Amino acid sequence: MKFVDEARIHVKAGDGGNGCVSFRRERFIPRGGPDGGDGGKGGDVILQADAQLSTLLDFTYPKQFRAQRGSHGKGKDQTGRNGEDLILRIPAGTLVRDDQTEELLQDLLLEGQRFAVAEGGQGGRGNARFATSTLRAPRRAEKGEKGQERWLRLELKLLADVGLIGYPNVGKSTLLSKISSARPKIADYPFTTLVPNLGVINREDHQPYVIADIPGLIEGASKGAGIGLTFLRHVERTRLIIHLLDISEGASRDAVRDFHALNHELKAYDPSLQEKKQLVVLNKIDLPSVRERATNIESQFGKMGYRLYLISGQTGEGVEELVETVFRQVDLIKSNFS
Ligand SMILES: Nc1nc2c(ncn2[C@@H]2O[C@H](COP(=O)(O)OP(=O)(O)OP(=O)(O)O)[C@@H](O)[C@H]2O)c(=O)[nH]1
Ligand SMILES: [Mg+2]
Repeated sequence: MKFVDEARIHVKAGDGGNGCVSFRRERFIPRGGPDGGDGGKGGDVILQADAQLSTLLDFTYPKQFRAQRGSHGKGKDQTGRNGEDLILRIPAGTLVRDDQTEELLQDLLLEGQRFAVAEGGQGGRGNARFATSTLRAPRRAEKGEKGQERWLRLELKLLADVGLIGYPNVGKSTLLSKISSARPKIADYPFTTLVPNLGVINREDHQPYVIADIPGLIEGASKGAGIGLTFLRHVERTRLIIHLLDISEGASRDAVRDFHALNHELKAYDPSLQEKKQLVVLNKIDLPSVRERATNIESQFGKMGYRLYLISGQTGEGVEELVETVFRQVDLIKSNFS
């Protein structure tokens, strides 16, 4: 499925139906009174959060969404039918903004949560409503109200519990495929993954957690370098970050420097991101050249107050322990916030 996390759409609610001008015509009643019915109300446009969806792809084309108009009133006091509401399903976690004012209208977080973005017009009153004791035969009826319309901007922020970050090629997708049912593309070159991948980590007796592989983070990402900038927003809603490091390229690669450099990007994007708990993980420990340097790197992180997890996403070494820690930490963070 293609991943799209932003969309601009136009919504128009249904117009109200017009009221009707009509007079009763029946045998033996020579001058029947007014019997023009009211118009029906136009349908609303409603957004509804759906936790099964994870892309705004359906809103890239078409961009225009209209609810049904109300029917016009008819003679014999018949009220027009109300227009049907148009319900648009959007992924849970979508921010809804007014495109012009940029005002945040709603943050649709919960499954099934609804928000009316454009209200249908009221139906106009038929001439039957205008009859009075002095005006027995009104020839007046109202037109239906116009339905509201507006441009909206939809912005999806993935609702993942855990974010997986690290430079390109460090093995994020490999780890994701090891610990979840996701099957992302894996290859020996940077920028293999072009959009965030979601996976679900399951353990017996525990609710599943969603993990997002956030690709494209490099130095300067927060200022637009590479493809990572738009994905940084998906880090915002995670509760825990797995920060993956890789020194397999050789001595030129400095894990501590890499760690600081990416954290700098997170901070530059949004200072509150640095408060998120991170698990620091050295990957590719199956390679002798990596293992040789691991103890030294471990002690460097130790001095900074971080425990360093040593894993191989490929062979699975250390992965189960990491997953256990992830569950423990997310549980802890959740219980502190709820
Ligand atoms: N030896 C070894 N190689 C690994 C390990 N994990 C990943 N690799 C290899 O490293 C390369 C990159 O792996 P990916 O999982 O695609 O890395 P990524 O971080 O998702 O990369 P991008 O999507 O490009 O950002 C692939 O050739 C993997 O086979 C590991 O634990 N040990
Ligand atoms: Mg990848």
